[in-house]
This record gives sequence, structure tokens and C-alpha cells, in this order.
Amino acid sequence: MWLIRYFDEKVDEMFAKGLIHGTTHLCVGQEATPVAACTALMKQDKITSTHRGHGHCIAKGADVAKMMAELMGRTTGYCKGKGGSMHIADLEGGNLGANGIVGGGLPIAVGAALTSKMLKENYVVLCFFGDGASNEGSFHEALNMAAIWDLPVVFFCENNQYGMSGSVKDMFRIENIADRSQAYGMPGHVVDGNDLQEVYDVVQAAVERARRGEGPSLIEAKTYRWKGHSKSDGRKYRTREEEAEWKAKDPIARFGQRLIDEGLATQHRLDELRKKALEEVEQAVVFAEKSPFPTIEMLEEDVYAL
Ligand SMILES: Cc1ncc(C[n+]2csc(CCOP(=O)(O)OP(=O)(O)O)c2C)c(N)n1
Repeated sequence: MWLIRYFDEKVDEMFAKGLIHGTTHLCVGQEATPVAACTALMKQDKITSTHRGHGHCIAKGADVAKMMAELMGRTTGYCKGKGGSMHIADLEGGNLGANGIVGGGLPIAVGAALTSKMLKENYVVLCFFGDGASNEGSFHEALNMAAIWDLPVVFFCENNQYGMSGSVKDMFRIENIADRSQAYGMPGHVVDGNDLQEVYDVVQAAVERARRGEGPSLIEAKTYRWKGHSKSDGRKYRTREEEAEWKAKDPIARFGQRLIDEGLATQHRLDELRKKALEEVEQAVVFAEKSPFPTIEMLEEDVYAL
């Protein structure tokens, strides 16, 4: 969780200094959801991600140096510096890709799960998406298709309370997005997205169910993004008091305290891990800075048209 937080805070800082271009969406405050969900997966399992995907990538095992290089437009990045923040894929690590199209990962997850079932590969696909994405047509088509074919997919909604500037309070007439599972005949669960253990327990049960061939589940994790939607967001659509309330529920501090209370870690050990994460991010920047930019000749390499 520290690695995700420090990575995104560094990206924020570098963006402000003009060292990273394009756009980026930070998941600071939402670290428990990707870490818990990906911990419940096995190496061969796959994920699909979103535009807010740095945490998903890191939790599925991506190399932060290659991620930083991608964001800084260097050839050593995951897409040789030509994709940026929203197009990081790590096929070897089972990450089928971040996605700039809201709701775009849902059909990809269903296709991958269908492949797993037809080829008897026994991997599960965990599909990350946001509350806003659950109002896209692709969400409804994907859930229905996964349900009728009993596909091994776990639909995981990170409800961070906002889609750009639209609050879930204004965008839904239902209390829980997970209630939509009923319309498609699959189990639905609501969890505290800032409680790592709670998210892990629910995702693990859904993953096991999928692996047994019993079909998909829909999980909604209630969480919050501390930063704005993207760049140049003055956060005028919400109050500083609301932000403070959620910051008091910091998933990293909560989990750290739990480990200490249960005698599983000391403050000293947690500080060591925190320092290690910070160093890894600093080293990632050094690696990226030393890497070359793509040349004009590389522009059309790796471009496909079907
Ligand atoms: C199909 C599509 N429509 C609109 C957009 C513009 N857009 C980018 S992010 C976003 C909000 C998505 O909200 P949510 O799914 O809740 O994810 P969050 O940003 O909250 O993590 C929108 C509308 C887009 N990229 N793709």
C-alpha cells in the first residue's frame, strides 16, 4: 500500500513540475482495494484495469521503474513510452491493461474469462471498474453474459463516491451498486473498501467460487479518492470537511494499527517497510530519467490495425 501511495504522490509532484505530460488519475486513499483484491488472486489469474490504474498495476506485481518510465515517456516503459498512465499493460504479470474508456475493461474481462473456460485454463479474471462505469451499457452487457455462461470473473467496483465531478448521491437511485447483481442472478457484496482484511475475505471467497466453475460475483468496495479526478480539478463539487472525514479512515494507517494491535508487526518494522517503498519510488525516477525517449522512427512501431 505504501508503494502505491508513494508512487502516486511522486507522480503528482512530477506532474506539477512539468516532468510528466499527458494526463493521470491518482488513487491516493484507495490503496486497500487493489492490494486486497490482488492478494486474493494467484499468479496465473488476470485483471482488467481502469484509467485510475496505477494501484492495480502495482498490486498485480508490476515493476514501478517500468511504470515510471512509461509515465515519463521513455522507451524502457511498459509501452515503450508511447502509452502513458492510462495504457499500461503487463501481460506476463496477468494485467490485461489500464483503459482510458470508462467501462472498457468489463467486456475485456468477460472475453478473457470465456477464454479461460473454453480452453480449461482455470484462471480467474478480476475486473476493476468505478461507480461511474457501472452506469455504462458495457457493465450491464458484461454482467449478463458472464452470468448466463457461468464465467470465472469477479466484478469489482471501486466506489470512490465520484465519477469526475458527479457524486454517487446524484447519479444513482439505489443505495448500493452491488444490488445490481440481483438483476443478473449473481451474488452481490458491499464491503468497506478502506478495510484491507474485509476486502480480502470477500474477494477470496468470490475468486474461489469462480474457480470452482460457479460463475461471477459483483463486489462493491466503498472508498474515496483523496485527490481530484485528474489534473486541474479544484474539487469544488465536494467539501474539505468530507475529505477530512475520509482521510481519518486512511486504509494504510488502519491496517498498520491492526497489525500492531494483533502483535503481528512493530512500528519499527512498519517504518522500515515504508522507507523501502519510498526508496523504490525514488530509484524508479532515477531509472526513468536515465532512459532514452523514443525516436520519431519508433512512432509507428507496435501499431496495429485490424
Ligand atoms: C466512455 C467514456 N465516457 C466518458 C469518459 C470521460 N471520463 C473519464 S473518467 C470519467 C469518470 C469515471 O468515473 P468512475 O468510473 O467512477 O471512476 P473514477 O474516476 O471515480 O475512478 C469520465 C466520465 C471516458 N473516458 N470514457
